[in-house]
Amino acid sequence: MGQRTMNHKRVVTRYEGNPILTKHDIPYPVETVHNSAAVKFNGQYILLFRSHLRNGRSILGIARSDDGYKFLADPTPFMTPSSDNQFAVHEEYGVEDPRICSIADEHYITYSAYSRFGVRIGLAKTRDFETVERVSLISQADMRNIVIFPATFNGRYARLDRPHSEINPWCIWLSWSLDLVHWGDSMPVIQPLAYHWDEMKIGPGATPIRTAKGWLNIYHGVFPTMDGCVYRLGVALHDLEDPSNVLGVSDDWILSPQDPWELTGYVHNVVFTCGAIPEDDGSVKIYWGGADSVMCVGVANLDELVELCLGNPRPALS
Ligand code: BMA
Repeated sequence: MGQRTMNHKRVVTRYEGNPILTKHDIPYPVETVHNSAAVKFNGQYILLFRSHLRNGRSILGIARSDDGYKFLADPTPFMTPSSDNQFAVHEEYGVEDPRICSIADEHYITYSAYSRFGVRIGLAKTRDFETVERVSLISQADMRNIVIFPATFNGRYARLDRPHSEINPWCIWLSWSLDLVHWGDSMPVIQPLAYHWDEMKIGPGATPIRTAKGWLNIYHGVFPTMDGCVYRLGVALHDLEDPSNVLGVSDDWILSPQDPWELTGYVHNVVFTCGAIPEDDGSVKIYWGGADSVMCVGVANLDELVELCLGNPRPALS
C-alpha cells in the first residue's frame, strides 16, 4: 500500500480552496476568469487574467493577493482592445492569454491580439500594474503563446514562440532579439511526440523559471480524442547560458484535468497555464485556467520538476 501511495503521488498538489477565482468574484460583467499571467510585485501576488465578455471576446483584468491564494479583483479591467489605430486594428476581436516577464523595474506583458487578420502577439509594459503602455506588435499572424525569458544572453533577449504550419504543426520555437521588438534567428526547440499525451500540439505556458540546473519551462500539450481535445501541462529544461539547448523534456505530464471545474466549463478538459511563481523555499505556485472558466492554483517542488526533465526524458525533437 505504501508503494502504491508513492507511485500515485501527484507532482502538483492542488490547493484545497480551488477554484481561487470565478466570474462571481469580478466586479464587472464577465463570463470566465482564466489563463492568468502571474507575478510577485512589491510583496503582492498579481494575477493578470483573461475574461470572456458576453459578446464572446476577451479582455484582461487584475486580481491581487497577499498570500497567493485569496485574490481580490480590481474594480475595472486592466487591458481592453486598444483604440490607438496601430493596435486597434489587430485587437478588434479581443486580447487574450497574457504572460509577464519582469526585467529590472519593467514588467513586460505579451498577449494574444485577435482580429480579422488572425492572431498576433502584442508587447505592453507596466511599472506599477496601475497603468499600461503598449510597445509594439512583435509577431506576424498566426502566432500565440509567446513567453520571454527574464534575462539576457550575451546581450540578447530570448523568447519561446508558437507558430503554426501545416507541415510541422504547433511546435515550440525559440527566437532572439536585441530590443524586444525585432525578433529573429528562430529555430524549433521542442516538437509534439507521436502517440504521446502532447502529440497534437504544444505551446509555451509560464514564463521560464531560473533553477540551478536550467530554465524550467512549464508548457501545455494537447491530445485529440473522440470527445475533443485534452489540455495538460508538462515540463522541459533549457540550458542556462543558451536556452535554445533543451536539456530534457519530461516524458510524463505534470497536471491533467481532474477537478469538476477542469472537466467541464466553457471548454471541457482543460488545464492551461500562463504563469507560475517560484518561492524562496524551493516550491513553485503554478496557476492555471480550469476549463477556460475559472482560476486554480497548485504547488510543486522545483527540484522535482527539474528531475522529471532530466531523469525521465523523451526526445525534444522527434
Ligand atoms: C487554446 C487557447 C487557450 C485555451 C485553450 C483551450 O487554443 O485558445 O486560450 O485555453 O485553447 O480551449
